[in-house]
Amino acid sequence: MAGSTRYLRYIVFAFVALIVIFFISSSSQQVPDYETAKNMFKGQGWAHTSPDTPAAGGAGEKEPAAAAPPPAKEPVPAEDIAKTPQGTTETGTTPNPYANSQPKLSGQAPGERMNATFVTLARNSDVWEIARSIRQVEDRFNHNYGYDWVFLNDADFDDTFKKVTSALTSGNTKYGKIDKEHWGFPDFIDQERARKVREDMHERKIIYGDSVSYRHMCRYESGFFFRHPLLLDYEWYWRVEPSIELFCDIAYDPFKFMKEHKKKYSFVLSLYEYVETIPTLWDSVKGFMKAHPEHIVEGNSMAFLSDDGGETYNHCHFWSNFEIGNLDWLRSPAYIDYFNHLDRDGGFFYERWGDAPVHSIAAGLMLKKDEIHFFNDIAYYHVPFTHCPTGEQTRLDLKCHCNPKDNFDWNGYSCTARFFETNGMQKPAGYEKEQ
Ligand SMILES: Nc1nc2c(ncn2[C@@H]2O[C@H](COP(=O)(O)OP(=O)(O)OP(=O)(O)O)[C@@H](O)[C@H]2O)c(=O)[nH]1
Ligand SMILES: *[C@@H]1O[C@H](CO)[C@@H](O)[C@H](O)[C@H]1NC(C)=O
Ligand SMILES: [Mg+2]
Repeated sequence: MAGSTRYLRYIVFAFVALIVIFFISSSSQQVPDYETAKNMFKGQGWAHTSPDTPAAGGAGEKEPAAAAPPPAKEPVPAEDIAKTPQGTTETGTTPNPYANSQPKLSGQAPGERMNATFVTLARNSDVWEIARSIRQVEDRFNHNYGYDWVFLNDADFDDTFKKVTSALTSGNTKYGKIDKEHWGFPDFIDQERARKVREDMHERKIIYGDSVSYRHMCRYESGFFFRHPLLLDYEWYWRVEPSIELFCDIAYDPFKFMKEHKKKYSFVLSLYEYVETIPTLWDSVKGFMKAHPEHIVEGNSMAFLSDDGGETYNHCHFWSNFEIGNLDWLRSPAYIDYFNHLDRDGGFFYERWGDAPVHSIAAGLMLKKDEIHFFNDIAYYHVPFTHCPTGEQTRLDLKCHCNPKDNFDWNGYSCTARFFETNGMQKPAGYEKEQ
């Protein structure tokens, strides 16, 4: 009898163990769902704020879009190989012992270089994600040009970050630490009120709604990065984030294109902002327009931002994780007055204003329409959206590896059709097939 009880005990024990193993394995299978859920959630946000009807295509087309310069196919004579100065500069961090450990093979494209740099805001933990981005930017463009790369961080960059990024870049690398004044709560912010907002947004499951650092990041990108000492040396910037992809060759210098065509700001993806993050942003913008009518430019893009002549915001914005733009414009009194006005109203902390709508509204009101450029030929991905160039010949010429079906531009949640219409520009041939 004692023997069979023991057997029974063994069987029950084995059974319990099996159940435990089953639970462990099934819960670990759920881990990847976090990303999916996050993206679905973002998608819902946009669905929520999307227009009733997507902008109708084809209306008001007048002038053709400015054509991009043709790809440079000629081999480059050796004597034209422009050398850029080598080395690595530091501000607020320890010297980088990894600079110049390898000869930099840069500058093979002929012609002058612009006064320009890549700029990346990142944490040390982003190193492998930014490494992927850098590799693609270098392969598709910069290995021919050797433009510099400025890295900014609210903490000190560690040796691994500096070693990996210096090795991957063809131009000079510079590592800067962000001033405490520019990454923190300004004294006019009521901390208690800001904390309550984060709790509330957390409960409402608003993405990054409970994050303090995300807010500092958005405020920094909105009002400070272009004033970092390392960026004062440049006129043009190209923002690169971790984990992005470039799908096509970039066969000319976009910085030079910007300069020659008198562009100040550019984008590849546009969309509707998640309204819960910016309920009073437009009120603040209206306050600014009233206080500083001298900064509002004639021939601006108000029609891109508002469907009722400026009364309300339609939530359209350029996605700022990709930007090529003019730093002197961001440093202008007009932009600084604008940023200070918004900052004072507190929405970076009392709501969760993003730098994308902040930059976009500035460009929309304080630049002339044709100073904003859409780069159809720069193919780009940042989770969860893709810009794959419209037009098969462009994709073949530029050796693109994106699936045109993934192109977001002519989707109802994109604002790019509206951009074309409000600028009286002809949409690229073949766009109808992608709707
Ligand atoms: N140094 C530093 N960089 C940050 C911090 N938070 C975000 N960043 C950087 O700021 C940029 C934007 O942050 P992301 O986390 O990519 O924000 P996002 O693009 O809205 O969201 P994702 O979908 O997660 O990419 C990236 O280049 C980040 O590396 C931070 O706390 N410190
Ligand atoms: C580059 O641009 C910055 C900012 O406009 C300027 O201060 C600097 O003199 C320029 N450098 C060169 C070499 O033109
Ligand atoms: Mg990002």
